[in-house]
Amino acid sequence: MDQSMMIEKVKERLPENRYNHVRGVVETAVALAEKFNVPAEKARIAAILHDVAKFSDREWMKSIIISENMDPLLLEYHAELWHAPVGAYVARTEFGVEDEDVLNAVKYHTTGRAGMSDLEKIIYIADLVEPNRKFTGVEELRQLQDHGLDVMMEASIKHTIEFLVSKNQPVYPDSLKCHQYFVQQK
Ligand code: DGI
Ligand code: FE
Ligand code: FE
Ligand code: FE
Repeated sequence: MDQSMMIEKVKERLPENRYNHVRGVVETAVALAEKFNVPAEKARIAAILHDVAKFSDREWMKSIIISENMDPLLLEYHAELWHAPVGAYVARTEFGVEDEDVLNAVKYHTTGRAGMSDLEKIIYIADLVEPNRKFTGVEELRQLQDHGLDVMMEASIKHTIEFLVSKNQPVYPDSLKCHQYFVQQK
């Protein structure tokens, strides 16, 4: 499927503000890809599709997690996490995406994981810092660009974990393992 068709189909599935977020993630992800020598077309496709399942039916997502043998632990955590792995499934089955790195960038965009590829990091970071995001500290995260992708990713996952802990929300193990991976590398 060509990219303009992908964008049209994503637009149909999302409310306007979420679609604007997707456009912001595309812009930020492509800029990061160019800066860090990752193929910009992969970043663009992953960004277009990263939230494709954000408004999918919960029971349907649950059935896909089970039938596709995804991590059963997902079902014990907040349903907000489900749109990422289910989005990768939709990208493959409805949008014809075959590139494993693109599919993993969608799959892990919410939690991160240990040993992320550069494309996965770019989508995770772009999702957090795209121009429509306004939270306290977002500008500091944006400015870490000049310190490299790993510094940005470590600060981003740390921000998410600290946010979740401050709200007494459970943190999914992949997020903790993602952070631990950067800490142990030093
Ligand atoms: O889909 P978006 O809103 O663009 O952003 P996202 O997919 O990164 O995150 C969706 C939500 O998931 C957000 O409210 C934060 C939450 N989240 C991220 N990591 C974890 C998490 N929630 C839990 N419970 N555990 C996590 O590790
Ligand atoms: Fe998301
Ligand atoms: Fe995110
Ligand atoms: Fe998003």
